[in-house]
Amino acid sequence: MTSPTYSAAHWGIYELRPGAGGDPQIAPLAADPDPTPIGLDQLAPEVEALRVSRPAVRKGWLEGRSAMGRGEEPFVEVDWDVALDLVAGEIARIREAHGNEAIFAGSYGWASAGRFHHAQSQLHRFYNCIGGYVRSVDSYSLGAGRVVMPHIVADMDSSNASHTSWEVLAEHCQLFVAFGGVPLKNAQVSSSGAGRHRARAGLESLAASGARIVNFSPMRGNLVTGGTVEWVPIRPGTDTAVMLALAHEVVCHPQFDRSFIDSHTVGFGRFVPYLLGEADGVAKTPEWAEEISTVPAGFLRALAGEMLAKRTMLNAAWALQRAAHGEQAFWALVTLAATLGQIGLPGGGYGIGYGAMNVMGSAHVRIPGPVLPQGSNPVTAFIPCARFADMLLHPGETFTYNGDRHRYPHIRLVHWAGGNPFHHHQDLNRLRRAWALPDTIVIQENYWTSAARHGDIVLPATISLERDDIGFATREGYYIAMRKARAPYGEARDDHAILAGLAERLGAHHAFSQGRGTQDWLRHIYEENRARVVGAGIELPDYDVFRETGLIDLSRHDDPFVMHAEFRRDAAAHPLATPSGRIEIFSERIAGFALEDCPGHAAWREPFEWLGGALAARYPLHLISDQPERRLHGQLDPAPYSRAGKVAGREGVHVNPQDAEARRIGDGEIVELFNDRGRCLAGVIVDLGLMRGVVRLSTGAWYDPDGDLDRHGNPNVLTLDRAASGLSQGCSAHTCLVEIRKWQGPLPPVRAFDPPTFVVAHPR
Ligand SMILES: Nc1nc2c(c(=O)[nH]1)N[C@H]1C(S)=C(S)[C@@H](COP(=O)(O)OP(=O)(O)OC[C@H]3O[C@@H](n4cnc5c(=O)[nH]c(N)nc54)[C@H](O)[C@@H]3O)O[C@H]1N2
Ligand SMILES: Nc1nc2c(c(=O)[nH]1)N[C@H]1C(S)=C(S)[C@@H](COP(=O)(O)OP(=O)(O)OC[C@H]3O[C@@H](n4cnc5c(=O)[nH]c(N)nc54)[C@H](O)[C@@H]3O)O[C@H]1N2
Ligand SMILES: [Mo]
Repeated sequence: MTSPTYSAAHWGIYELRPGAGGDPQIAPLAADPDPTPIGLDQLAPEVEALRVSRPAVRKGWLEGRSAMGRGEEPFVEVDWDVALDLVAGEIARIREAHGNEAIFAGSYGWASAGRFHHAQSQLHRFYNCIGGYVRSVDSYSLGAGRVVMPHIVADMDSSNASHTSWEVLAEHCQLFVAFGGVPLKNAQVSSSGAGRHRARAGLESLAASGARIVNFSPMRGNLVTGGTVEWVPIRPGTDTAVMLALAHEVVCHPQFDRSFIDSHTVGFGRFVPYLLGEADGVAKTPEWAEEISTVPAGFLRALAGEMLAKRTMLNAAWALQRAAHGEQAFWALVTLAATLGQIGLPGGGYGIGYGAMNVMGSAHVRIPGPVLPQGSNPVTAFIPCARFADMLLHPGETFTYNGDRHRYPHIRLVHWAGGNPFHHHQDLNRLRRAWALPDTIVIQENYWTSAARHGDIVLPATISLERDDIGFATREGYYIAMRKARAPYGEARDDHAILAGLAERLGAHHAFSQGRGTQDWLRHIYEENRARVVGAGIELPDYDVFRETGLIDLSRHDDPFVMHAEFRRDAAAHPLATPSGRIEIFSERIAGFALEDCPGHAAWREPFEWLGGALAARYPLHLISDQPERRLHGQLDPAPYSRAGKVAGREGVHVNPQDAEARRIGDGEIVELFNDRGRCLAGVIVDLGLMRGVVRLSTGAWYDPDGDLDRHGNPNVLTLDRAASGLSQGCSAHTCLVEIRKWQGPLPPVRAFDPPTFVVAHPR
């Protein structure tokens, strides 16, 4: 066999060999023990059929700059020069009239792997060269977690990269207690590129070691080890109550030893009165938690005792904080782990998101990778990313964030590259009302996604397989010389080239490019990184050898890791980056923010919507809109692999047999999910692995609106667009009640994968 070239994607590293018709054959990396099929479909004809091939402008915008008709009107294809002149002209007009604070280029999204052609980095660099833009902070992934965790233990980036390795868990962990499982479907990816997929083997070796494995979860299937897993159904949104009850039992147990609390934490004394009920008259006992969560009190009591007796690792899925008061679940987890006193011991302590991505539990060396310098942004206005619709709907209004008060800017121009708000945002009917407000919306996309269809000016971007790049992701163990493997589709251009064209029109070409072409940039950011990692004892070959080699395997530097081991050994010499240098069971700083929805210690707060609340009488099913197994968000939804998971062409909704029976719906039938915010169709999958009262409709079916109805099965027409709390303003997608019923009328066809209509323009 010929030796391959390589490409990196969020799903893994792929080996490319010459194929038919100028396209490469794509195969998984031979060294990957558990590759995912997702990326093999990147060039499938069904996917290619949706490429944006030429720049396109919405008819009403082209003819009269009209903001009306987004998402409904046809497009007019234009030449690149026309499109770039239009965008540059609009940027210039808006800067002149309203300043750079009127431009939103926060542009949240995963884009594609590759350190140079990272769409957001390119976009931010471009705007920084012309006076700045309104940015977004945090992520939809970890909106609440990113804000709360630095106050109490560690920032999320360092936490993600320093989880105790799978090898150590298999050797030392005796009891693994998960909240929300360790979903192998999610561990298929790592942002910027997964390397060897290791989570499955990690779980298998943990099970083989004889560890007891317990999973608190509304569904069974998110923790599979090949051995025994005890599934404990829990009402969604109530994990904090269960964690508090476990902490209550630990603290009241005769074996409780508070030496770790005394030496490595602060604020225990201010938390205990709440835990014991001295502060509010409600002791956080297992009986109290059973009432809230439906988990039997006796089970919790016994488990708490066993946690004290065994080397115990606790794990929380990120989903727990993508919810109302999401901060509390992470804080309660760390608090519970602190009461057990095993943080920093091999196989003990806590994890935040084993399974959420491939990186968690990696033993590969932790070094920084190559980056495109983004410059600095003179505009100070920003939003927490999930407040996007709020910002458009409420310009000038204030919001709180991490203890400060800020004001929403008034946005006239939205420019997106590498993300899909019509995938990621909640309450899409509300988003559409907000989306109608700006003067102009520019979208750089590979495909005719719902975001592209809702744009005014759509600029076709190349995909990773059409450009040279450098692949690298934290602790994934490889540098990859990504090799251009085919010509660009249609007239697609690299995001860098698109923005260079705009920079030129705005007199910022040199500032943007610094006189470098793409190849010069690749060499530059690689060599800069090569010099930087020498300090970590990593010797990389020079750029030319790197490109020739294709793949640099760092696994000989592997070093199994124990999270917080140094801090445990000597807290004075290795303090945490919290205000006290210790774990903050009570945070003076957060308490000082005086927020009712986020007090100074982990606390149970009723979610906005939940099965224990009043709204459940009208909408008695909790909707879990989790990450999809067969794609990454909306990416590659048109692919055969994703479509094979659908039910009669629509996304599958998992329903417990009793809930299905009560509504007289069966496998394969089309139902309507609805609440006060919207409606969507989906195909029923009756599923014994789901607790009663919970339905599961994964995200990522391309949004296909017909009025307030989505025809394809996108859960974000149903989810709530409300901040997790006034601390973080994080996304709370997992807090959502719905009802379902059999669809009675004629079935509207799914149009999500039909390309838009193109017409010829009639300029006035
Ligand atoms: N209900 C609900 N909603 C959720 C979640 C949930 O759990 N429940 N999860 C949330 C989370 S955690 C996340 S991270 C978000 C994900 O939301 P997004 O990251 O916005 O979703 P993607 O579909 O990955 O969008 C990336 C887009 O970038 C495009 N793209 C890829 N490569 C390039 C490139 O090189 N150039 C350009 N110009 N474009 C490119 C792709 O075609 C794709 O359309 O969704 C959030 N939404
Ligand atoms: N294949 C694939 N993998 C992905 C992604 C993808 O789109 N596709 N997206 C990636 C991204 S951007 C992110 S941020 C991560 C996200 O990782 P997570 O946020 O962990 O992912 P989810 O799939 O939303 O949820 C994980 C599990 O939590 C459970 N769960 C939901 N609500 C509750 C609850 O209240 N209590 C308990 N105990 N369990 C609950 C769900 O049943 C689900 O199985 O995944 C990444 N991995
Ligand atoms: Mo995410």
